[in-house]
Amino acid sequence: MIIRHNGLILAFDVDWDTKRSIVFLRGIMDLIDAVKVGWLQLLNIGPNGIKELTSGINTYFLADIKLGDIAHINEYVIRRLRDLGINGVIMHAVTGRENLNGVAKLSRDLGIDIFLLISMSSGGELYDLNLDYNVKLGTELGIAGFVVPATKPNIIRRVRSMVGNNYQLLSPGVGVQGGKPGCATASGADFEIVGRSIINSESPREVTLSILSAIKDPRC
Ligand code: O7M
Repeated sequence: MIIRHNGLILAFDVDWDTKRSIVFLRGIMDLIDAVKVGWLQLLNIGPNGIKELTSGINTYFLADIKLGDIAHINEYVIRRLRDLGINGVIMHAVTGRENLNGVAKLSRDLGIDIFLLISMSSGGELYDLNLDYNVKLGTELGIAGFVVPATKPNIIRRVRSMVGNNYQLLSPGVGVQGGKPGCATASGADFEIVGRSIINSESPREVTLSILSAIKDPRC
């Protein structure tokens, strides 16, 4: 479970080296509840670099590789990510129950949270056609929560109404993709996930603070 102080997760989509990454993160760590890393880190600083980040910064690290393979590969990846200091992992729902059952149990045993992707901030029409099925699947698997798009507030509301308060809803698509800051949490998400609006800004701390004010006092 991600502890909610501010309601904001940084999508840390950068190809920077670990030194630059750590300096940047230290500048805004008090404002964000988790750091989402993924392919950009894997392909640039690699697993050892990710381990340096997770050792150097004291926060919740979410790995977003949108994992979606057969069971034994999924399970291998989860174990490796755990060794790198990762706390939560985003997985595709689309691979279905047989590929997710074992990994959900393994993750609980290892203390890793699984967040299931069940709708996408752009496209994702096959997901949206099967929304209720995938939400039900996630609740039966015993995962930590779901990824729901800030660009589709009706889906956030629908998923929240289905799962109650027992699951965390993480919402990407805020800022560059069109979601207005504060409106995904106002629709029922626990966290907004923001990347480029913060990372590419000249003053990331100020932008982050303005997103936090919108989360506290949404105008949607
Ligand atoms: O704020 P952005 O647009 O720069 O970044 C959005 C991040 O959220 C980026 O890291 C995407 O990989 C991720 N994301 C989406 O943008 N849309 C989705 O439907 C799902 C995700 C995702 O899984 O994030 C958890």
